[in-house]
Amino acid sequence: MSTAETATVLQTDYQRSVADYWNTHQNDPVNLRLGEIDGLYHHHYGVGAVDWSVLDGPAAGLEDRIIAELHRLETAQANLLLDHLGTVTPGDRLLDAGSGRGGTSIMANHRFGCAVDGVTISDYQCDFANTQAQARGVDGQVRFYLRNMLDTGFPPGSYRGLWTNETTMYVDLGDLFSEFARLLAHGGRYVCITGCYNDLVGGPSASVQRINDQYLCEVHSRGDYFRALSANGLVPIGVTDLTDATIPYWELRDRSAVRTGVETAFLSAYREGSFQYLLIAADRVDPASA
Ligand code: GPP
Ligand code: MG
Repeated sequence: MSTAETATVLQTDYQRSVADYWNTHQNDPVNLRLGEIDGLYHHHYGVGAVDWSVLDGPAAGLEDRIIAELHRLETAQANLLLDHLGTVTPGDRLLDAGSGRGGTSIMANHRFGCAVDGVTISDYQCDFANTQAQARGVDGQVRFYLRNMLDTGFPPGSYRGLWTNETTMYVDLGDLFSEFARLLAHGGRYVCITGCYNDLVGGPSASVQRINDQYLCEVHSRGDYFRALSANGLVPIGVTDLTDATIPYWELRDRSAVRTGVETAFLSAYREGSFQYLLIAADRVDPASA
């Protein structure tokens, strides 16, 4: 990557440090070992009931059974996100804003048969995800770009749907939703899965601060999301509190050999009520047509 390209993608020292974090985050068994199961590499968490029977049976395969179960729950999370995109046809175009190693984009293309663009500020992630798309033979339709989701450079109104799967904690929501409002066609759908702190308990708790420290991010409050959506013509059509649905994932992950240590922070934050795992779906309403 040339210096000129880096300069346009990375606009602040903070963005440079986030890109550096993800560029050097290359040996992460908690993500790689799961992705190796079927080539869907996720950078988000899981939802749904755990099949606790994975802990039974021979000790020899215990870790593999736990890893397969964690991966099943992470893939279920991405499927839940895609369920909320509404009607998408093969002629449509979708955007994955903060696309990581590409798992959700590849699933979206498989489900809808349409073009999917992913953007990331990590050139390591961008290369990794494009390699996965090539390996699956879908690189003609699924393409990852080294671009900044706050300023993608893609044409206005070009997307039927777009999503952020646990990436909004790295950016200013006003800047992000203003870019999304520009990118979405009238009636286009935005789906967000995120962890947010609970306005009712005041500012970020110590557990939330530990999560921020682990990932170099800054989680927003629940209210921040709805104020920024409203200010940018993004009208919520569904809000699902996934907090109870994600706790079992963290309980299982806490018992696995690939645990990273952040598990106790998520479990405390969710259980004490200071942090919530939300899915928000919103439609782009063009003021000129409203
Ligand atoms: C990373 O997923 C997710 C984030 C950096 C965002 C933080 C999410 C919140 C809900 C606060 P990952 O799969 O890379 O994390 P890990 O390596 O711990 O599995
Ligand atoms: Mg992970």
